Amino acid sequence: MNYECVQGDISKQKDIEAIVNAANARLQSGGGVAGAIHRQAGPELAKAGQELAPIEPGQAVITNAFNLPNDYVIHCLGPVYGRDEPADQLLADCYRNALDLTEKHKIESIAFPAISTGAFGFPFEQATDIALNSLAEHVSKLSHLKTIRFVLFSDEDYQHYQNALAKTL
Ligand code: AR6
Repeated sequence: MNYECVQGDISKQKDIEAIVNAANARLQSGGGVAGAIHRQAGPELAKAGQELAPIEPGQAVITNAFNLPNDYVIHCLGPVYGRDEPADQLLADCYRNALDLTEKHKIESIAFPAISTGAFGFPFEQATDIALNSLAEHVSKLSHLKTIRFVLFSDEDYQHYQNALAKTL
């Protein structure tokens, strides 16, 4: 597996087949990642979401990417920290379920944001460890995926991810 880490905007990953949305249960636009993705994708993404919503914490569903420069959006509903339990397990499920969808759709590249670490309040360092460990546990079962990219918004988050990646994967 080729792991990459970049600082930037998840909705601007031109060379990636599937981007992951830090979604809400209704699969509609919102703040942060969901806002950026829905703005770039256009209103059809919310219409596609209506047909699949609501989703549960830990779940992942896939749609077309419409006006985004990608083929697919994989929508993951992370746990709201302090409300959805067990939070660690539900967050790990998001990453595992996203990987399962890449296998099902023969996707070769995926980009993840740091799910649940914004509006949903998950502590960043703990969320990073859960994400990397969940991916590490499941990548060996995949036959299509070649690249996993992490897209971090702030410089501090990017630095933290790079260090954690070097230690874990
Ligand atoms: N690209 C990459 N990362 C980003 C971007 C971006 N454009 N914007 C923010 N981040 P969040 P959540 C970072 O809040 O915690 C929404 O309103 C951000 O700094 O997008 O899963 C939905 O509608 C943080 O580290 O997702 C839901 O209701 C991380 O991405 C709710 O927020 C996740 O922040 C989901 O909350």
